[in-house]
Amino acid sequence: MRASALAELGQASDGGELDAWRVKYLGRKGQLTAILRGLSSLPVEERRTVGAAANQLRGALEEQLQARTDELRNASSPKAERLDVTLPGRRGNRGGLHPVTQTIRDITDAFAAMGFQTVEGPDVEWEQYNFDALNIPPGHPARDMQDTFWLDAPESDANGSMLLKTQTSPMQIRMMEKTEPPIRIVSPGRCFRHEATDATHEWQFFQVEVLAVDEGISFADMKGTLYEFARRIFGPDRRVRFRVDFFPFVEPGAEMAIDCFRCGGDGCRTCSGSGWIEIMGAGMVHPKVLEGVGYDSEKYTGFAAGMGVERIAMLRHGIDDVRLFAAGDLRFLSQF
Ligand code: 2NL
Repeated sequence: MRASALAELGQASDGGELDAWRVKYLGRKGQLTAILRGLSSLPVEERRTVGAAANQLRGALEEQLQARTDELRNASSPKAERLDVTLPGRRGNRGGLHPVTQTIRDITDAFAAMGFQTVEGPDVEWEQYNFDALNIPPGHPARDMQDTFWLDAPESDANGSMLLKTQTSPMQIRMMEKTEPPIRIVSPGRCFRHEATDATHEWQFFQVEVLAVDEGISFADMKGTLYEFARRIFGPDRRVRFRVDFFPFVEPGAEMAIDCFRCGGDGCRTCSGSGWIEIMGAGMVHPKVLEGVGYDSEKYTGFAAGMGVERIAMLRHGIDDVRLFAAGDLRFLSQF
């Protein structure tokens, strides 16, 4: 009976067949039950051996039934079918630096290679540091052009009211106030302006400014430093062009352009057909700015320059809308 029962159990392939098997051997009218029931009709000396053997067999059959039931259940589970341990693992998402952050680091690295230290200042500034110290007194037209977000500060003090900085120059004023020349700093930071947005204007953006102050700093030092910077960022073949421009905090002032890296100067969409791309403003620090931080403008001179980070990033990557940078869309960001 043991041999045939185990052989049949091995053939059972679903719940119904298992149940029929159980009834056949272990049920109330089953074969094994019949033997156990018939024990009383056996001679006394056989009763013990047959009884022990029958009980042992019942235990074994119940155990095998459970084992076969588990086996069939596992084999038909969808989980078991889908688990393929030989498949390669799924790669997790990897973070990365924002394209503006990458560009800031490239810019500050280029200046660091020429001895400039990176300094960052607060976003909330005093009117004094953002405007007055930069030769932009109340009523100056530059205040209108750089209108910003003013804070409802409880009171204004000798430094005026508080605002969100419109340029990164305030930190450079702070550095000059607390250190004597030589100064070689580069200052990246978030800037704000009250501005209607379009493809080239945002109400918040990033700027990097450069400042060198020392005895004997000349316009030639400025040109050489910025030329080297342009080649490090836009390639070793770049040529540069300086033209007169005006900023209240420098005299003389200039704008710097590079020859178009896309068309080589013939004129294309990137350079608006001119062959040149303006990338920053620059100039010799205005004597009033130097005197304002307590420097002797007869002894010290300096140059400064400022550039918009998004503009640089847009040029390098061919991005056509500045609003993409702050939109938080991973389809855009994950490309960099
Ligand atoms: C622009 C022009 C410029 C400066 C920034 C500067 C800073 C100090 C003193 C003097 Cl503390 N100048 N910065 C000078 C010339 C131009 O930026 O169009 N930037 C996007």
